[in-house]
Amino acid sequence: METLEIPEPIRERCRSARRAVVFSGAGVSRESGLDTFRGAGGLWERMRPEELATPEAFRADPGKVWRWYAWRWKTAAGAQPNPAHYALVRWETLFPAFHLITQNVDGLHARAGSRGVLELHGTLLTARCHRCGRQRDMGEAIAASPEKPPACDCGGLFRPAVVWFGENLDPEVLSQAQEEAARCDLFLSVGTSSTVYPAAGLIELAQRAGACVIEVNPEPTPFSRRMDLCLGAPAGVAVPFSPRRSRAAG
Ligand code: BJW
Ligand code: ZN
Repeated sequence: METLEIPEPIRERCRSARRAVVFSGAGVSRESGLDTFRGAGGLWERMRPEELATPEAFRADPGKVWRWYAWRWKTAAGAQPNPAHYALVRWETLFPAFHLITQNVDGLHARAGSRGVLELHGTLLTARCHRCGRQRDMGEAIAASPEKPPACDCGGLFRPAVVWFGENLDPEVLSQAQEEAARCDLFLSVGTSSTVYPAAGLIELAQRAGACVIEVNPEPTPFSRRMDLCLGAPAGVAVPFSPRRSRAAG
């Protein structure tokens, strides 16, 4: 079902929800002018992921990977949160427990005002030494060395503190996300192709927990047929109008 109409039984499940989880992906930032990864116009129509978003790519050509992330950092730093980001800040106040789990590395949820965002794939705003783990501000690192990754005192190179293919997600962040997905009663998946694991596995955890699972995406995903409701619209349109706990429901 691809509609913005929300059937009454789903509205009721939203009104009575006590633990809500939102799981977001690159589509949420599309209306802020940032590219998604997959699909028409996506970043990976122009670039192959294995040439840029893997530790092997960084080892083979650190300059190329650094320049791509410097460009991504500049684009993200120049972007503004959109109505979907702001609507999700309000979601925090609508449920007794609320968790925002994002795959995005652009920092726009936090800039909109969301608190305690679980960033599954790290952040573009921080650089980390690949050898000793020392961290520094990504903007400062790019300003100091725009063309190639700056060297750390230990002799290692700084890289963006994002999670590349083949790398483990931060175990604490992942386990908290899995815990919340497995005990929520409302799960909103928004702006993600739901193809990258273990992140996409959160949807299955919520489904297994019996949560009401809603997808917001203009395009179908591998999970669409198993959703309680699919809102086939851009995040900036659908999220602000998504069902909310009404005052009357307390
Ligand atoms: C709109 C919209 C609008 C457009 N409004 N919507 C199990 C099964 C199969 C494979 C694996 C598995 N477990 C692990 C793997 C391997 C791999 C993986 O998942 N591969 C699959 C792709 C097949 N996973 C990993 O490697 C992960 N690590 C791991 O598992 O460690 C253990 C391990 C160790 C050693 C060996 C193997 C495993 C790490 C994954 C890290 C992902 N990193 C990236 C890059 C981050 C840095 C960067 O930003 O450059 O994260 S990849 C990229 O994809 C990025 C995203 O966070 C992630 C998800 O993408 P997302 O957000 O869904 O974006 P898109 O573009 O895919 O979709 C956008 C959607 O928006 C579309 O559907 C549009 O329709 C929609 N949209 N406009 C709403 N206005
Ligand atoms: Zn170091």
